[in-house]
Amino acid sequence: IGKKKASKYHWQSQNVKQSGVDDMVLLSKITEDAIVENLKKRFMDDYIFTYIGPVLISVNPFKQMPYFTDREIETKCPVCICVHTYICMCYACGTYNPIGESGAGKTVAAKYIMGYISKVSGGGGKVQHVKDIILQSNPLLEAFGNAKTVRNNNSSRFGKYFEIQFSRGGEPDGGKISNFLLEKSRVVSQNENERNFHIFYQLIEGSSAQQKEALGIMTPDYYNYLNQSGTYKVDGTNDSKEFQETMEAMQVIGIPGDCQMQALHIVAGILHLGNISFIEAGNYGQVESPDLLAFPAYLLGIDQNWLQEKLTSRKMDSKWGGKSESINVTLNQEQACYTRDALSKALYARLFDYLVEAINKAMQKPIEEFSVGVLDIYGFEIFQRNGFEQFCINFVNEKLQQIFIELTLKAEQEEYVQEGIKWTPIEYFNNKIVCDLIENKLNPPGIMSVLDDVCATMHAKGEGADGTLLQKLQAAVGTHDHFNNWNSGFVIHHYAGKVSYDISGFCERNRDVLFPDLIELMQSSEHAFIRSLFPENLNTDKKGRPTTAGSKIKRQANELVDTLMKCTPHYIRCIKPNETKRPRDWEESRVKHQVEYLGLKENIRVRRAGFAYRRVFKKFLQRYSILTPETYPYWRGEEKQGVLHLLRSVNMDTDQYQMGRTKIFVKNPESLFLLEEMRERKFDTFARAIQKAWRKYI
Ligand code: AD9
Ligand code: MG
Repeated sequence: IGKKKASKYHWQSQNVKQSGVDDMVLLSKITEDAIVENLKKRFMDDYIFTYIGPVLISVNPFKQMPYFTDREIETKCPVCICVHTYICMCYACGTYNPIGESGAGKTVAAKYIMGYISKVSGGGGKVQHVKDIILQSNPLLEAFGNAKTVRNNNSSRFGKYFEIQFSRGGEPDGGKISNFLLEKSRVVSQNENERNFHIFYQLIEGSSAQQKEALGIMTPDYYNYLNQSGTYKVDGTNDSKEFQETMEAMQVIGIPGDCQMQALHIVAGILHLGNISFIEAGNYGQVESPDLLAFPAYLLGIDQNWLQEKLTSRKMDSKWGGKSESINVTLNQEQACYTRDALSKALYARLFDYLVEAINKAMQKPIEEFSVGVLDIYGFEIFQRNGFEQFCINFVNEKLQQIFIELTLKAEQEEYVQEGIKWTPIEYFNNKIVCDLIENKLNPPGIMSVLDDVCATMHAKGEGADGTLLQKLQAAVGTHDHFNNWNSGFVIHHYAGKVSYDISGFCERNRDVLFPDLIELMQSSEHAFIRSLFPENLNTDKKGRPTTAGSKIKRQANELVDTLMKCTPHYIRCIKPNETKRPRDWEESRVKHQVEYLGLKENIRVRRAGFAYRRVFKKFLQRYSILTPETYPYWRGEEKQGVLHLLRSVNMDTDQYQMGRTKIFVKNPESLFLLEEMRERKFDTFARAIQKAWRKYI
């Protein structure tokens, strides 16, 4: 993709009809009200995209916009321009991070970026194959990883970081997905007006008569895992059609036919597992209708009696007279239900990981050089009841906000000070304090640390653990400014608002153990595919403190932060204008709240006074040395003077740049595009001269 095109796209974006200001750096008054007013004006005129310098603000229109037709891609779509400019300008590693609350439009924005990259780059052979996979990974992962929630009909219930790798010629020829914490508790229970993951309904609606018979598919109300929430359909979603798309995606990705079939066996198997219920018989849990064991056992390729045994009893190590012995303990009704649900969740989560792995294998590339990463995670969530999942989701959002602050507000200002650039500091709320409250290891230990300690010492049944946790939290962080206790949980003052978490289930969900009995059971499956999902070696994998769900998400979030910090991150900040999901509905106070917590005002202030581009003198000189005879092939004096000489010779306005101690700072990207164009013209002239000389010579 040539650089000239980049500037052309940029200029065209300036020429589209104006509504309000398209870059809020140009606002005459920088207040939250003025920002909301500008966004509203543009939203009502169908302009959903607005810039703050390189940060793109996207307001969810809740209707199809004509932004991504071929013609629009050619001309004015801001997401396109922003991606395009980036790909043209940087030969390194960059990321796009849509950020915003649930239902704000992050996933849609992420798909636009992926679609755009695939549309504008060259094709054929391996490249076309990789592009197909990039595009097809969406319907597949959404089928298994998205669900209807009260806030979003297609809510992402997992996080993903999609790295698209490029060849030296700028074509996508590889990729890698990292996935984060699938909300697997949804497999076994959902709140009112929500649904389980889409794939369950897709399978029921879209499978052929033959498949239905083979998998024992009934109507959704027949299954306990689907009938608790009372919601089966989603407006505007055709589950049957989407099932065909999911299957087609599996095909394109190259998942073998028998594995596809096995995946469906697991989905149906989980539904049937959910229908096994238990009654209490003299303190023991007993399978209520043993005839309901046969079908899930058949689908999962395991022995029906063994399934029954493993759901109602568990092997435990006990010590007698110094000797360690394994004894079989019978479970009560509640524990049996818990065991059944643990098996269903594990099957589903492992199937999901398999799908991600399959996509990765299909896009694998031996050497990774240049990449653009797209991060799309679940947005900040506040429900009526918030549990352990919301706690993890909101923690990840908190971490992302932290990077935004670090890079856009903090580091930026620190650099100006360091370089001696004239600067009036801008105040902002740094949410590091909230991240620390959650993830600190010691002094004081953060919430996750306390949680892990309680889980490490909790009784196998886990009774009373949540209460202990609440007490220990009060002792550890009770006086923290961003923490409060309430009688059945705690409140965190997140950057995006206060959230009350209900403590019940925290310990059990954090501990997230899969008892060896269940692993053993699945390893006995007659289907190699199912066995491959449970590769643990039960004899050697027992040692040490088991990984908890909390520590896993903490590790993943920190790895993600490290990755993003190494790249050049670009942000798409998504705003949800209403809760009704209707077009043209604008709830002023909701938008204002988001504008506030996203820190848009501070962002504009820093940006307005700031500089779009900076480079150490030496690098700048190297890149543009060709522009003057004094600097070519190299400058023989002090570097800073060389840069000044260059800028004066190309007549750059003096208000466009400032010289720091070690770097040059340029205000607008346009000035840079100009330099790039001049440089390219010089190279062309050189090339022509050489060609001419060469022709003469031969
Ligand atoms: V969550 O955190 O995964 O629950 P997202 O990802 O922020 O959330 P999503 O992208 O799924 O939200 O958008 C929600 C819905 O809003 C979509 O299903 C569309 O119906 C609608 N939407 C969002 N962005 C656009 C857009 N640019 N154009 C049209 C949109 N509709
Ligand atoms: Mg999403």
